[in-house]
Amino acid sequence: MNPARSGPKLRAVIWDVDGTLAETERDGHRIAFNEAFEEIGLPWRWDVARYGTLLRVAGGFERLLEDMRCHPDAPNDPAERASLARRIHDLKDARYRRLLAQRAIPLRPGVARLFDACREADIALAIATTTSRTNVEALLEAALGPEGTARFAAIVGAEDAPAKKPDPLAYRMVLDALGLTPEEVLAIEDSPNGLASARAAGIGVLITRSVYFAGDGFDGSAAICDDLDTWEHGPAQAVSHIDVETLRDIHRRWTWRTTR
Ligand code: XBP
Ligand code: MG
Repeated sequence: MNPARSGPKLRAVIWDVDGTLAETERDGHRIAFNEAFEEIGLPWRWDVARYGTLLRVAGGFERLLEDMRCHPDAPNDPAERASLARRIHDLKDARYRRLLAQRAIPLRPGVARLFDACREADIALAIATTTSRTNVEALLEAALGPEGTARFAAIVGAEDAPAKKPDPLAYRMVLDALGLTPEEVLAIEDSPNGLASARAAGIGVLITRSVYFAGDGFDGSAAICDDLDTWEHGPAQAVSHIDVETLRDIHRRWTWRTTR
C-alpha cells in the first residue's frame, strides 16, 4: 500500500476563522476589546503580548473572565462578574464589526486564491469557528463583498456550538451539515485548540501558522505551512504554494497514514 492508492476523495475543506483566514485576533478582536474597556471607563488594556497569553483560552467571553481574575477592580460576585463580561463582550463585538466595516482586515496570503480554486475543483467550503457566525459574516463580506458568505456550504459558529474548541462539537456539526465523513474533509487551522478540536472529530488538519502560534509544535497535524502561499516540500525543500493538488496530496497521505 502507498499514499498514491485511491482512498476517500477530498470533498470539502473546513476552515477555521480567527488567525487562519486573517490576523483578526491581533488586529481585530484585541483592538475592539480595548475600545470596549475604554468605553466602559475601565483602565484595562490588552497589549499584543498579553492577548497572546490569554489566547490559550478559547472564546472571547471566557478569555475575559480569565483575565478578570487578575484585576482587583473586577466585581467579586460571580454573577456580577459574568454580567460585566457579557456587557464588555457585546460591546467588543459591535466595535469589531464596525472596525471591519471601516477597513477590512485583509485575508492572509493564499486564502482567497484557495477559495476560488476549491470552487473550481468542486470541493465544498465550510467554516467551524469559536467566534460568532455574525462576526464571520462581517469578516467575509468586508473581505469578499456581499456574496462572500454565500460561498460556504456550512458555517458553524458560537451561536450553534456552545462547547468551544478544543471540543469537537463545531467540526461534528459541520460534518452533519455537509453530510460527509471525517475522511472526506480536511481542516485548515492555526491554533493548538483548533487542531485538537478537528482531530477529536477525526479530521486531518493542515496548520497555517499565525502570529500568535508561530512557535507551537502542532504534533498530530497532517502538514504545516507558514501561510498558504508558502509551501516547502521535496528533498530540496523547494518553495511553492498550496493549491488544490497539494490539498489532495496532504489529504491522501493523511488518510493513508491514519486508516491503514
Ligand atoms: C478563536 C477564538 C475566538 C476569538 C474571538 O476562534 O477563540 O474566541 O478570539 O471571538 P477561531 P469571540 O475558532 O475562529 O480560531 O469573542 O466571538 O469569542
Ligand atoms: Mg484560529
